[in-house]
Amino acid sequence: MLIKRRRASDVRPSEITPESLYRDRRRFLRTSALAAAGTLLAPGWSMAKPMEALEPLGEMPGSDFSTDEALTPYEEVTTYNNFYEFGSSKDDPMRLAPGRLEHRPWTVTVSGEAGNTGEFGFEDFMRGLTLEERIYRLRCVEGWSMVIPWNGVPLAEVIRRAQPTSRAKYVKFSTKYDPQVFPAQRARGMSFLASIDWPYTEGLRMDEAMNPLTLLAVGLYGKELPSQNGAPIRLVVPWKYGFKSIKSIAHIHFQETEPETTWNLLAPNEYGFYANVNPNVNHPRWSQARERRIGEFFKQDTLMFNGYQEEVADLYAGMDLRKYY
Ligand SMILES: Nc1nc2c(c(=O)[nH]1)N[C@H]1C(S)=C(S)[C@@H](COP(=O)(O)O)O[C@H]1N2
Ligand SMILES: [Mo]
Repeated sequence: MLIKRRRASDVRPSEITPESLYRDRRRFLRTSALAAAGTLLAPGWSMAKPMEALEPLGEMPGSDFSTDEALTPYEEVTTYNNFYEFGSSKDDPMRLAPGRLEHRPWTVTVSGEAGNTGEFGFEDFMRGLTLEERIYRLRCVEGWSMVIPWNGVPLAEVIRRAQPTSRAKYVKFSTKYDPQVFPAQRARGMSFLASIDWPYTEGLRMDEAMNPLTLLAVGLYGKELPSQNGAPIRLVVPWKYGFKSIKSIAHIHFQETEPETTWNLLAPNEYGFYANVNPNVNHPRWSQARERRIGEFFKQDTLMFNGYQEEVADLYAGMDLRKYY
């Protein structure tokens, strides 16, 4: 068994909030002071939330899907990030996102092959949905991993409410497009960031999107999502490489054909549409057999489907996972 079963009532957010949350407050203050200083000079200045203003989300049930592996400390989860809209260094998002990326106002547009389409303010979009805590492994294609306690809702519930038609075979997600907020969206010239066709887009097949593991997260560690982790709402697909877990979603589109996705467009031979974690299929430039858990010294074996094979292997029955990588 790779997933320890627990009853929903066994874990409360209060139990998983580590002492480090409190201990690291000083560092948050320093970080947000830095971000604020940078913001004064930047275009698109706003009253976006600094780290210490993130709201607690209250008590919520845990999940049978949660792992009981050691959590990656909040400090690591919020300072070692991939969020290319803010730059390609791991500390760019924590330096630049708080103070720039606002939690409100936020609109999610639902469109395409569905009955209940439209533009929804964040509060309306979330209305009637019950938050859960899900402690998931996150495996980046770069060979590192974390264990993160997310707070969110099953994507399946949002999809049911959207009433997709029978032609809806895929769901496409787009990050907000706002070059005033995201420095890389206004990159010009020969830089790598300028070569990205913004906004960042991702997609799932409908059955992947409806799988009970697939989460729309609005928080982590029991508080609203820090901007650098994709505030105010992002996808979490724990059996796929991290790049599928698109941040700061502004648009959800139902369609009949496989969506174009950012990394696949950039390097189709390196990043496929499926991107299931698979220790047997190497990235062209590095092995995927092992990974380094952030905060640990020794590498560990990478698990098929990131250890979620019991939940998702059926989705790919009969598919050649070397071809559909
Ligand atoms: N919009 C957007 N979403 C994104 C990315 C990005 O650059 N832009 N990076 C992805 C990658 S490569 C990873 S590993 C995860 C990292 O999530 P985290 O920083 O919250 O750990 O976000 C994913 N979602
Ligand atoms: Mo990643």
